[in-house]
Amino acid sequence: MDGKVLVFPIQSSTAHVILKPTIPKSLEKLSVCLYSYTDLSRPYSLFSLATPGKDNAFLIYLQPPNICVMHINQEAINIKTDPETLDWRHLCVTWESETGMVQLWVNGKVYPRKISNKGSSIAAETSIVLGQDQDSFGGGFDASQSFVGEISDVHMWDYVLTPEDIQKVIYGDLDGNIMNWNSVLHKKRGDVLDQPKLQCKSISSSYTPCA
Ligand SMILES: [Ca+2]
Repeated sequence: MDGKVLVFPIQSSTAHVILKPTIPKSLEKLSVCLYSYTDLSRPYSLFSLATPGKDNAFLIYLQPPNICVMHINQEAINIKTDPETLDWRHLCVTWESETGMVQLWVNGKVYPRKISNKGSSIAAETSIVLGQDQDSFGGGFDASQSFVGEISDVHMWDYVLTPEDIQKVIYGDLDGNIMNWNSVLHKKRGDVLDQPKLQCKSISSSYTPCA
């Protein structure tokens, strides 16, 4: 998928992409980053990771214009952000079990940190879906929560990214160690296409790492 974007052109309860990373053990730390571009004004699922018995094991769910609902092992927390704009948006979520700390980064800006599910872990047996919210392991889709738009550069790490790492990810200089967009096995289902990226725009951020 190197240089490609996934295009979800219409609302449906069927269009989705299954990502098949190799996750050898349960996760007590996790970072997920991706780029998205959408004109949706209703809520939508951006990244849905289910484990057996937990449909929202790691779910990034957005409520435009300015709420990210982050679900970890079935617990939902709201993180308020700046309003979405009609542009490519880079988003990272990190979580670590030891403290429960959740970090949300949008376009290189970190929002006030929250905690969720201190002491728990995310099972290694995962079902990862783009384009839909899973309400069961690998299924249970609802068109009204589907993603319509474009997604690219989805990466996962089994550690918490540092501020310096986030900057590298934004510029494509750091790939996921447990899921790399350039090599991940994936299956497309329904109305979804992989297409070349038509425009690239560097994010000019006034935020830089503190170190
Ligand atoms: Ca769900």
